[in-house]
Amino acid sequence: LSDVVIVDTTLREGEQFIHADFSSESKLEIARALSDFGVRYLEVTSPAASRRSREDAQAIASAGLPGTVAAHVRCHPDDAAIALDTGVGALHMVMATSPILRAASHGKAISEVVRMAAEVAEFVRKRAPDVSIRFSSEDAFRCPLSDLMNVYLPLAELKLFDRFGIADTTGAATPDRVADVVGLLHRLTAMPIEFHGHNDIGCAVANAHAAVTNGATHINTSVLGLGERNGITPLEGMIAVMYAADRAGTMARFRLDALPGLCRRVAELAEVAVPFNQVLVGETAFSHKAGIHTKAVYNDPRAYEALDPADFGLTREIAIGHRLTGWNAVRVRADALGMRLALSDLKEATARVKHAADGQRLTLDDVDRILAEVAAESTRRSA
Ligand code: HCA
Ligand code: CU
Repeated sequence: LSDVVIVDTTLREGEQFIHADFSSESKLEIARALSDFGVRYLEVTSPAASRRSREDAQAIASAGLPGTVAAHVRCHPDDAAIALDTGVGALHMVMATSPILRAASHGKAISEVVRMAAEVAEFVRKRAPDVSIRFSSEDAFRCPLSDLMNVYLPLAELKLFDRFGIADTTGAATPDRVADVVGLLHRLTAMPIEFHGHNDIGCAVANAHAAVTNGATHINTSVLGLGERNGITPLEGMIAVMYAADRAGTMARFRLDALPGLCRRVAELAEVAVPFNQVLVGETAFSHKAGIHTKAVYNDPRAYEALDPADFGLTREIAIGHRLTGWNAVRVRADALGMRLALSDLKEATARVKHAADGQRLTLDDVDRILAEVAAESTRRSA
């Protein structure tokens, strides 16, 4: 799992996020930050989209980044030609295959999809033999399997493509279906496969995982999952999956401690907040509250943590001042304050914290004050 290639599309799908309006400088900054983190494959918006899209693609392609910059393009020779002129190292062709999108978007039959994809690929191969070519079907998971295979199998025969993509464009596929379809594509074509999954029903990370365990070699991500609607597989979600499966392998490939900063910066540039419960980088991703949890976490954080925050340059938070607290957590606080309290005093302080917290929200100062009170009473008693 940890050797899957991350193809980050923050600079293409992410630009399609409703609030994103990245400046040229911001795009370069994001490209550099992704590269510093360890991403070696970046996808950018079609250079045919606008004049600035073309200039930005050119600037990113010539920025000396380690790895490949790919331009997303429609299956059109003109778009491909414009993209090639920017100096990108790869073209990511895309065309809709499902009946509903074929009708609503390009109106072409399956045989036409094959013909157009082949024509563009031949054109690119002739003009730029070293540029790698990926073909992807948009809305593949709402497409009858026979149609889908009637696109991929003839294209595979042509030996023009370096990789196939497959997109869950409406984000409604479930992991079992992704496993089936990607598995079939993998077995029938023996091609490297890239999965692109939207998150409309919340399965984008699980679907990416299912794709990889069924033969996908490449996963499309964007920072924070930025993309159309509620987005796609988030980079940090995919990294968490890889890390959970293979910590050492993932740490060897990525500068994990750069991930929170990368996410914060991209959130800032996209003018959104990092969601509080985002995998890995959300504000509460390493917060512990209930007494049963905090006790075990003090003994061994792995008790309630699948991911070690320290590996990502993060720290855990253990909440003490609430009605679910436990005396172990209160003891740790007392220790931190240099107080030596007897067990009975600790239990008394804990009872008072719970009682006070039933009435109002407490701060750590409130907890400290209760501890000081109990300590003072205890000293008076023994004097
Ligand atoms: C879109 C296109 C796409 C393409 C994915 C791909 C999708 O709808 O904007 O290139 O594989 O989700 O189908 O992002
Ligand atoms: Cu998409």
